Amino acid sequence: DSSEISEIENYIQENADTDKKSELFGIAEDKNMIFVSIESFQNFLLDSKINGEETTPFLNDLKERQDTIWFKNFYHQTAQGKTSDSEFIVENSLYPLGRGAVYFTNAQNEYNALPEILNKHGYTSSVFHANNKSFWNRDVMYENVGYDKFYGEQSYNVTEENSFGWGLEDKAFFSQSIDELKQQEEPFYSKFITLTHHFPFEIPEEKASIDKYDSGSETLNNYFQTARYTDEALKQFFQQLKESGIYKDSIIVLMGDHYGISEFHNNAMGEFLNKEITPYEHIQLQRVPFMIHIPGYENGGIREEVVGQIDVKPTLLSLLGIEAENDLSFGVDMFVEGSKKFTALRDGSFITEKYVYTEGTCYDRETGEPLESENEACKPTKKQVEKELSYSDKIIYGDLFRFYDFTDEK
Ligand code: GP9
Ligand code: MN
Repeated sequence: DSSEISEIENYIQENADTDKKSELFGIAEDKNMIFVSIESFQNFLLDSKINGEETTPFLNDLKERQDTIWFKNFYHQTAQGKTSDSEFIVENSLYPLGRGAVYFTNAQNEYNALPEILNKHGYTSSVFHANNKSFWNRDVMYENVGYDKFYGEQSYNVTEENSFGWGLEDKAFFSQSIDELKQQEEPFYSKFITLTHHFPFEIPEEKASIDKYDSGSETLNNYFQTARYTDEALKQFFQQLKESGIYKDSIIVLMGDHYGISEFHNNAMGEFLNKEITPYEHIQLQRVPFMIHIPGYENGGIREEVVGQIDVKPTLLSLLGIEAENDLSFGVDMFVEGSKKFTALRDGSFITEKYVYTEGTCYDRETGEPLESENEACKPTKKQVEKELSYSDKIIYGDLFRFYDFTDEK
């Protein structure tokens, strides 16, 4: 009820420097925001090579540019809801559930989601994703959180020639989306969800530009070829955005949704990375790309802060110059220095500037060495992580936003 949500509101206010503004506040004011969710993409793909060939030449170049900001310690925080969890976290700055997918279990809740907020500030919003609209219950959830339009499989021309794996291939997906994108009323917020680089990562020989890896895991062997394919699709998409004139009035955000290689492939992963995949390394492997590309910007570069998907919503709102003062988020603006205390994963593991905690062990983040003395160092954060996850669960299970007033005048 309303006393529970007040307690959570107090917790959030005590723990976040919500009133601080970053230097980048408003840098993308009134620009279009194009958000690309890249399927199953982990950071270890970046700068990797297969038989001397870069896996992701486009992203490798992009992440080093001065018109791009790359958060290299950005973690996905998804659980069983996979892509839909990543969408949920980004839209709401809430955690996904420990079991099941919020997109199914609580699609009718009251939310104060990113598209709704943007709509109130004059944006139109849309989603492009060439799969069945009801997959992950998206059609229901999208309507609830305020997307104006959803272009699903039916909006695309899907043929045998232009599809493999889960359906329409990413290159055709982006090409066919551009005309619709041009029709969006500006400024717009449009989310694109790729599909090709998805388990089991199979690609027809003639569409693969690099070799397979060679290990005992067929999944890992395939993983690089579809990653390269999607890297090429992204390169082409940037090109098409430029040709269509959309590019210069937009900022483009790229994010990996979750891991693609599970711990079942630890042996092959260890071989590829040339190190043993300890529980510490497993957590470090949960880093996914997060890049903010701002055409014309010259102060970009690589950021070291430990951040996660939970921080995307407040960060994007800040870039767009939207205050949303009475929003309730567990994440923070990534550009406000010192605002971030920890990044919590759904299973209670967490990462701070100094430590990585998982499976009951506290590790030094720099060295990966387990710390002795009964994990004292991680204890206070562990408590807070548990509290925060349970608060997020309470909001979702109790539909507590029904009792909260998000409007700016209070
Ligand atoms: C399905 C796509 C993949 O539409 O988003 O979903 P996933 O299996 O990654 O959750
Ligand atoms: Mn996914």
